[in-house]
Amino acid sequence: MGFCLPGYKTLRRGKYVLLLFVSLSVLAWIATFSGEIVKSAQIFSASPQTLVQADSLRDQLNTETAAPNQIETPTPKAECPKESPLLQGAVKLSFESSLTLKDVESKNKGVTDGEYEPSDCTASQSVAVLIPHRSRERHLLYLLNHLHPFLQRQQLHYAIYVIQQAGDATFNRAKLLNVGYLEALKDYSWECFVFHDVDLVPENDHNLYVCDNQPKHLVVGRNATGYKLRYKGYFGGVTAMTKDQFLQVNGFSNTYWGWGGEDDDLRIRVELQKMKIVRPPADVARYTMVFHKRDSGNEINKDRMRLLGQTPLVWKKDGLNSCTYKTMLLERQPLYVNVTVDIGKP
Ligand code: UDH
Ligand code: MN
Repeated sequence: MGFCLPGYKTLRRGKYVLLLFVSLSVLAWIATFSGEIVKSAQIFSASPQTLVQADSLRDQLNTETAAPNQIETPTPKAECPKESPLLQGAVKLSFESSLTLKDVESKNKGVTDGEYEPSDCTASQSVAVLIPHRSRERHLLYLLNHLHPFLQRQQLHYAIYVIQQAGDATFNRAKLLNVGYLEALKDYSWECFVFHDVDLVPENDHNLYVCDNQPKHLVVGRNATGYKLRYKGYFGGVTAMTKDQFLQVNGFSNTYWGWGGEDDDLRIRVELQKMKIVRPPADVARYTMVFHKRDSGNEINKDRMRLLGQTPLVWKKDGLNSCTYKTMLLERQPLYVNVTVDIGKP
């Protein structure tokens, strides 16, 4: 068979080739398989180390490739000067009936969500200004119009909170201020709090809205009282206490519904702690009170004298630690944080 011999030879050669191929495949398979085992053993035993090494390698590469001028080192701002160069002293106040919130917003572009801080220096204190409020929109507008530029001239880091009492139950200024303190501290660890009536406008920016090592009363005089202190021990209108001072006295009492007594109660708490009220000089601690009548819903509290007699006995359990309320609305407006709150009724 002419074609048989070469066919047989080819077949035999083919057998060797096949054998070689099979042996090579087996070898290759063993190599791959053992490689997998080694690899998975590495993953189980040493993966964290491998990642750390990769991280440090990447960091190293990053530092090597980054040009020196691309590395951002935030230059710390210098502290603001002891006395702000922006202070103007006594300023003429205006109460234009045509003023709108939009006007005040456009004059205070540096304020966001009621908060401001100097761009070129670090403020000496961070201050939350708390304003108790209900149905005094016009007064609020005048106050915002003057207070924002006033606080900016003092180079402070500050925010304004307006605490609105919801509903028409009797007004409770003190409890609203407790709520303001508790709510503001959820935003930032303010070191100083200024408790501020909505209708009192400061006349002189040397009246600094910062806290001292003692509680501070900022209203020595107002236009309506011939710029005389209303009575010895008066601690109302506008006061400044540090976060810690206010906590130490357990804040305001929550039990004063209607007008009067809550500010005297706070003075008693301060005195019980052996703290001493300080006041700025009379020529700077001057305010203009926007004229108003007594509000309905804020009648004189006839019970106030009895309550004041109880203060030394109850202050520890009536105050910040017993202030219950329901926040109805928390709204960040351009010029202030509005906290509308249900504080219950007497
Ligand atoms: N407040 C409101 N809405 C109210 C009641 C009070 O926002 O309905 C706030 C507001 O911040 C106000 C502060 O609580 O500045 C104190 O209340 P007030 O201004 O009525 O107290 P003041 O002692 O006046 O100034 C009391 C009555 C004045 C009668 C004037 C008669 N000559
Ligand atoms: Mn008033």
